[in-house]
Amino acid sequence: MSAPVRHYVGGGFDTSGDPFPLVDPVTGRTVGEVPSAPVEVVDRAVRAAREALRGPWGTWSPADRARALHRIADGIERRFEEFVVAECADTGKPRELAAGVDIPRAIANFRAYADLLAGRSEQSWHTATPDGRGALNYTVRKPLGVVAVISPWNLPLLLLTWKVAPALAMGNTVVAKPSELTPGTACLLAEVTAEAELPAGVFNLVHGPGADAAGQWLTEHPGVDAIAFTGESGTGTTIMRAAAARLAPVSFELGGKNAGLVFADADLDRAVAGTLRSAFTHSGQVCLCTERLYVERSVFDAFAERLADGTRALGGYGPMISAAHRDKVLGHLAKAAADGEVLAGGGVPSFGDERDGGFHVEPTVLRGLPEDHPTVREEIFGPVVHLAPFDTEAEALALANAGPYGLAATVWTDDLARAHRVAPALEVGIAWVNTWNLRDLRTPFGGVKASGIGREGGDHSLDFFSEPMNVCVKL
Ligand code: NAD
Ligand code: 6OD
Repeated sequence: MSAPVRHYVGGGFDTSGDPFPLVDPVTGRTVGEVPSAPVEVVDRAVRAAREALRGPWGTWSPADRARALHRIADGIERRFEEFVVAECADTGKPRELAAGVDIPRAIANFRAYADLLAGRSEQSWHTATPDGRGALNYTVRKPLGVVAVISPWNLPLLLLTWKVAPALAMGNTVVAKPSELTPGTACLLAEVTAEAELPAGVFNLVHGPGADAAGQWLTEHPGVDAIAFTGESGTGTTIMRAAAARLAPVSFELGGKNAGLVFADADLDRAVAGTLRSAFTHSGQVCLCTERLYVERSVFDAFAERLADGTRALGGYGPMISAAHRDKVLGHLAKAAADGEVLAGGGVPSFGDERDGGFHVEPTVLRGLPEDHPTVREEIFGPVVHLAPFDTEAEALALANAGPYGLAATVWTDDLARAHRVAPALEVGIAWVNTWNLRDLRTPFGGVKASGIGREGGDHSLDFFSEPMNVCVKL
């Protein structure tokens, strides 16, 4: 059984609320339970966060807060192995992903915002006045107050800390609600914030589902000053409605249906290897994964064959997060098999061991579906990529830019001029050329259209989590 899942409110741990089962996606077995926070616990967490703003935390300087963020990073580093085990237990992802990406990125999130905070300056202006003495204007950045952070199940600790770190950096207090499917690493994080001597109530954690439960109660709570959310676009709409009622600011990282473009002049070895990563990392359960790949017609067949060969050779992949999500992905595959062609995968693997009870889906390559097919239009969030040919650069761009989403895209080309022409013309927040998911935490991260509102990363996050105020001093 996994470690007990506990809320963390006002510096104390608590297991109140009706429990629901926690299921291991690798085997399908129940391995623990998660207490669903009653409205009273959510309310207590928000009040504890409000109270903490008025306590010692409110007097900490940016340097004090930067040191606290580094202490949290140190704490995760000290307990690295526990975090890796919890991340794998939460998600079923392979150990090398948890140990190589998720946990190091959580540490990097705290260090990056600590360092950015230390180097941050504010603006000032000297204003002329008729008496010739002038006035000095300067801006002061204040915390927003109590911030709700709501995160999904795919990269549970990475995405939670991506918002918690800048929120704390700017002096806010936080009530976090991780996905009900993946509560483990967030519990460890709560322990680490206590070890790092954050004052009680600065970081709070409540567990439970979203609708008619902790997530909804948190977003509707009048004591929550801002909401930072990552998850499905439809959930974003619901949360925005709740925030609109009291005009609370939101930062949204939402769904996607990311395109890749492979031009005939690309290094095809690199494009195939890159697409195997961009389509199948974490079994396609990364919001940045490529689900639609458009390949220039002259290399289409060769590329498709090599990608299908590479896909069949993939091993050691993890499961879908839940039976419901597995069934959604398999529903898409059934429709795709009926209406198009399956080049690789397409089914459920058989391992001959306890993993057969889990939620695995084979990495799958499809072709031949029309652009308006649900499998090509809707976000699948699984190990599925559809290939289609194009003839001209203009057609490639039109195909990539179609649809309601606009999170990320990847361009594979060895033509420098084309790279600089095509990448900025993509209707997305993030475009990669000859790589995928290469990150610099100072750069803007987010989506356009139904893929998000606002940008996170670097100063964008520090700006979102603070309110600028102008002071004008007559000299
Ligand atoms: P989800 O929207 O179902 O849930 C996300 C979080 O919101 C969970 O904690 C959930 O409990 C909570 N929630 C659900 N309904 C709620 C409600 N009515 N009120 C308040 N909270 C509510 O998303 P998911 O299935 O956990 O995650 C997968 C989705 O997240 C995909 O669409 C994926 O593209 C998206 N995603 C986007 C990014 C990004 O950076 N753009 C990153 C990761 C995941
Ligand atoms: O790298 C990041 O900062 C980030 N937010 C990644 C999101 C991945 C989505 O699943």
